[in-house]
This record gives sequence, C-alpha cells and structure tokens, in this order.
Amino acid sequence: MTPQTILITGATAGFGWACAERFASEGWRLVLTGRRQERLDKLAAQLASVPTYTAALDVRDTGSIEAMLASLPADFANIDVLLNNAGLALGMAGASEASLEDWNIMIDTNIRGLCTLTRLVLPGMVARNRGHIINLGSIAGTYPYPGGNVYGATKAFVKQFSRNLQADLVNTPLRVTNIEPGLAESEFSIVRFHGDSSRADAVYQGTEPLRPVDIAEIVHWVTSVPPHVNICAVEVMPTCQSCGPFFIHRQNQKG
Ligand code: NDP
Ligand code: 8X3
Repeated sequence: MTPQTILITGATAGFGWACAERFASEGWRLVLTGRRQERLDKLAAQLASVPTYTAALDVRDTGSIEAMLASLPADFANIDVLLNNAGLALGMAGASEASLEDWNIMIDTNIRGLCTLTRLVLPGMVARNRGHIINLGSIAGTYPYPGGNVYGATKAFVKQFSRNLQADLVNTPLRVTNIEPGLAESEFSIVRFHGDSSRADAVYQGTEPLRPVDIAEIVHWVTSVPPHVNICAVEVMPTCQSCGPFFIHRQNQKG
C-alpha cells in the first residue's frame, strides 16, 4: 500500500512533534511545518527513516502557506491528513486588562491560520476523493474559565468550524475530527506566560497532566478507524481534571 502523507502544523514542539514521531513510526510521509527551522531540521534528522519535507512558515502568513503548498515535491503533494495543530494561548488576564495584541495573535493563529490551511488543502482532497482534516481544539472551547476569554473563544470557533466542515463534506468520503484536550504539558504554558517558566511549572504542579504522546496516540487512532467511521470529536482530560461547578459570586465574598 502507498504510504499516506500527513501535513502537520506546529511540528516544532509539543503535540505536533509527538504526532510526527507517531506517524513516522507507521511509515507515513511527513510534511512538517512551524516557524523554527532549526527544530524542523532536528526533527527531520531524527525521523530520517521516513520521507520528510520541512517548511518553516508562520500560519498567519497566507503567502507562505501558498508558497509551501505550491512547492511540495510530487511525493508529498497528495496530502491525506491535515493536522491543524499550530496554536497558542497568550496571557491569562481578565478581559478588561488583557493585551489586545495577544488577543489578535491568538485570533490570527488559532482561527485565521487554521482556516487558511484548511481552505487551501481541501480542494486537492476533494478532487482525490480522500482526506481527513484533524483540528486541535480544546476543552477551553466548551468550558469557560477566568482568563480564558479569547483563547477559549478561538477554540469554540475551531469546534463549530469542524462541525460545519463535516456538514459541507457530507457527500464526500472526507473526514473531520476535532481533538479537544484538557491540561497537557508541553511548551504551551511557557508560551502563554511569555517565557515565565516558574509560572508555567506551577500549572502542572501536583498533577499528572496529559503528555504530547497521549495526544499523538489519539490523533493516530482517529485516522486508523475504518473509512466509513468519522470520529467527530474527542474530549480528553487527565484523570486528575474535571469540569468545575458553576461559580457564584456572593456579595459578602472577598475577591
Ligand atoms: P506547544 O507550545 O508545545 O506547541 C505549539 C506549536 O505551534 C509549536 O510547534 C509552534 O511552533 C506552533 N505555532 C505557534 N504559533 C505559530 C504560528 N504563528 N505559525 C506556525 N506555527 C506556530 O503547544 P501544544 O503542543 O500544547 O499545543 C498544540 C495545539 O494544541 C495548540 O493549538 C493548542 O492550543 C492546543 N491545545 C493545547 C493544550 C495544552 O494544554 N497543552 C490543551 C488543549 C489544546 P513555532 O513556535 O516553531 O512556530
Ligand atoms: C489548553 C487547555 O485549559 O489551559 O487548551 O485552556 S486550557
């Protein structure tokens, strides 16, 4: 059987890196993207046993995405799975104090970047009558928390966009999946707190969070079920996490 091809955004760290390793272990062809070229080079060297193609790009830059897709060597051009993983949270301040610049970066990356990749890759999948779009949403797209404001809203977009994609593609064999993880340890919190590693470490203190390999296993699983089965969404939390109760602010309460 011809090896399948997966395009992974945000392959330079965390979930994306782990997914590259997982799919490489199954012999897939890999198109690996992210902004940090040196990380892509390191990953490609590590995965030398499978065909890999790397392209340093920022998902907010539509021209770079178009150029990357146009320059894919023939062996990599027929993308079977698009893993829209690149994304980030920035800050955790309340809505009246949060950085507007941070908000715009999250919107441009988590929404606009994801939409651009999807729109540009989909026509080829439809023409070939095969393909799978896998998006990285989050539990933050369903459950609100203080300071989650725009980050959670971008992931709510990803949830609804995934469902609407499925509606548009219902007359094709294409599949769409939204993976919605909870607490997971990666570079995510270091990025969120602008490099403050002690604040990032505190997020995971006393917990056993999800690991990137856990997410990679799930991403691989949703591609491995029979073609007539579409795993629409996977909500996954570490065992130590749950949804909180509704919070009620009482007038005699401090804070
Ligand atoms: P990491 O910070 O470890 O990895 C994020 C990846 O996204 C990096 O490879 C980074 O690459 C890439 N990226 C960020 N911005 C851009 C950009 N503008 N252009 C291209 N690539 C970009 O985080 P995770 O692996 O944890 O997160 C992956 C996805 O999972 C994200 O969408 C995140 O929102 C989501 N998620 C994470 C959870 C968690 O708790 N960790 C839980 C739920 C969802 P580079 O910097 O090289 O560009
Ligand atoms: C990341 C999970 O709960 O930090 O999407 O928002 S959370």
